[in-house]
Amino acid sequence: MAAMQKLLAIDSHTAGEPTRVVLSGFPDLGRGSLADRCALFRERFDHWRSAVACEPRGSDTVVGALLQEPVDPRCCTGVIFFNNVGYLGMCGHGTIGLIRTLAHLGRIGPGEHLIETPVGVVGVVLHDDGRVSIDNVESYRARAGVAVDVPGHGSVVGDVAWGGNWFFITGQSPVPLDLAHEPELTAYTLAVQRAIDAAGIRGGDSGVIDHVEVSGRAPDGSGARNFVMCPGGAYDRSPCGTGTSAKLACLAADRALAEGEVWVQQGILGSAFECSYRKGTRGVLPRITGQAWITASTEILIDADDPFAWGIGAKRP
Ligand code: PYC
Repeated sequence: MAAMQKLLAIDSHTAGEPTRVVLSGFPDLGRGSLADRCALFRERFDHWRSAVACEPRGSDTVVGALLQEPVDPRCCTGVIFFNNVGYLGMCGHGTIGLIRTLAHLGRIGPGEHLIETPVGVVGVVLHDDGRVSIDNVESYRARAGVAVDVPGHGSVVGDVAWGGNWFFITGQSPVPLDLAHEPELTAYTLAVQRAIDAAGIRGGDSGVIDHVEVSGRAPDGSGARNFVMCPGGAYDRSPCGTGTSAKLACLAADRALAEGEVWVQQGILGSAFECSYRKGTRGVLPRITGQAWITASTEILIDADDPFAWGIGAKRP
């Protein structure tokens, strides 16, 4: 029997969306910038991503967070976020899960901290009650009122905005934004995603738009609600930190939300993030507050003899 590879990880969920923080056992990605290390991870070690995030160990909802030594000594950690299909520049719910995990391990206490990601340094506050606030990367709207023809749905109009990932945000929804309509919302947002790709619509600097957000009101009248389709084909169970940041940028650009005003953003489970923004140089500097809960402390074992050791459908090393 071949020796098994071992990884240590802590699982949590933020407002319903899972995060798996990988603490140790990963190949060395060197001491380059987090963006360089993410590129190396993608080019040479992608099977480690699929081993952690894909079935049978993971699922299309899991966001992995690989801990890294930060380059910037002010940061308490570096992190690379990934999922079942690739890599995320930044992840809001994942950052809240990461901070909750570091607190669970006794590595940080309440107060202000910085973390380094491939798209920049992000400030966080761990509150005494366990809630976490993220001062996300500067977010902005790149294009307003972009129309795309979606088969079966006609013309769908939305904004293209950056919140640490690229989003197409539309207010058009064929059904109410609730859990009962999740299958229809999933089919709709996947159709919008295909139409965006087919039309060659891109974000700033030709960035790939890989998240589709439907933005509206909760059917029970309790406030703003969204449905966010992630690149791996699963919807975000949380209100999506980067999607909410992109939404704040659009609200600010439309003068529909003032600097410092509180915006409570629900996802379709009804779980919520409390948000506000400060003005930035290009867009807004969002603050997103939410809560995560620890769900498991895991030793991941990778057995070389297992045909699905590196994930179903994944390339073996
Ligand atoms: O919270 O930013 C987020 C996020 C992105 C993808 C899944 N969650």
